Amino acid sequence: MIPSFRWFGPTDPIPLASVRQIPGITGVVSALYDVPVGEPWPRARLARLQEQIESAGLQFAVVESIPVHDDIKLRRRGRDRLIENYSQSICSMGELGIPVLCYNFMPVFDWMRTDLAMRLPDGSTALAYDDAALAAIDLSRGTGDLPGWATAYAGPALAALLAAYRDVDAERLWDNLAYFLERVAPVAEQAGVRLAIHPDDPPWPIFGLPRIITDAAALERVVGLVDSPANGVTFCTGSLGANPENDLPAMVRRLGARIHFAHCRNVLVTGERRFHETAHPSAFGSVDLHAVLSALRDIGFTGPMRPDHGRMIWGETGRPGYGLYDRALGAMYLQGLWEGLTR
Ligand code: DNO
Repeated sequence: MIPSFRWFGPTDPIPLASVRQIPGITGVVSALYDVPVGEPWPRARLARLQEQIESAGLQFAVVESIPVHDDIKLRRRGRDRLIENYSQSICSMGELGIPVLCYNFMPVFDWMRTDLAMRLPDGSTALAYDDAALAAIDLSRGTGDLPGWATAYAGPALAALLAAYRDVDAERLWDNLAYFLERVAPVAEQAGVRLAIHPDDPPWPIFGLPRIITDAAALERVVGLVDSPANGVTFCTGSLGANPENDLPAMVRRLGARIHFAHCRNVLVTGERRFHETAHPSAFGSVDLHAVLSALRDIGFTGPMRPDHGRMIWGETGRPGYGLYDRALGAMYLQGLWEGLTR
């Protein structure tokens, strides 16, 4: 297992030197965040990012993410050129020896919450989601009021995009994912890059948009779409754990070697489609991380693992979910569990 940490590049207020001081962390998870969605990533820029990471004594373990353009998810004209660009970025990763690519196939939005600073009893704050609160969000003003993801939309553009999805139900989206993977997985295999699809977060449809990467059957279906070791998954305990019906350790055992990356965090499910994030240890949430990591040990997991989101503690402010302190505590907890399980 490669203990890893997400770093948002040179504009991240958390310097790599601080990441390096978290005991055990060797892998960095990063991306070129300012390349417009759909364009190929300039190899020289990716190389520069890698150099920066390596000169801090760390390795560039995962690209998270190269966003998949909505025209690919919508099967619009022009998708072949976009897939071509995507493949070029994968080849650049391969040439530089960056081994894992985390991506997602969620329509329009990436992860979604309804409260970015829910106060927990200990005074810390955490990201929270409540389906009832989501229903009250007015999208006519665009994405401005919502938590961050790759693309921002003004009201009219967002309305047009949402309208385009009216013809794309879950099965159409599956077809479009298959079309994409049939083209990029062979490129990835050839380039020595492992693809790791991220589950939908939360794992159910939002704003009337289909979401398909939600449970065991879906993850097994993904890896079956193209039977290549390069076609794998990111096992995100927080996303999948928001649905109490998901048996996470059983999923790990079924997916086995197709798990290329682990995102580990905890959530407390407090109602139907309602949850908030918590500190990492099993005692605080609905996810039994000891059981998940035991399963990862049993399948011989050797990939990168990162503490996913953290709470805001000790007065820290900054990017919701991505402060330094609680994620560092999470990194230590995960490594402690892992040592206990593997030594
Ligand atoms: C949230 C992250 C996701 C993830 C993408 C992968 O904090 O886990 O935004 O990076 O879904 O494409």
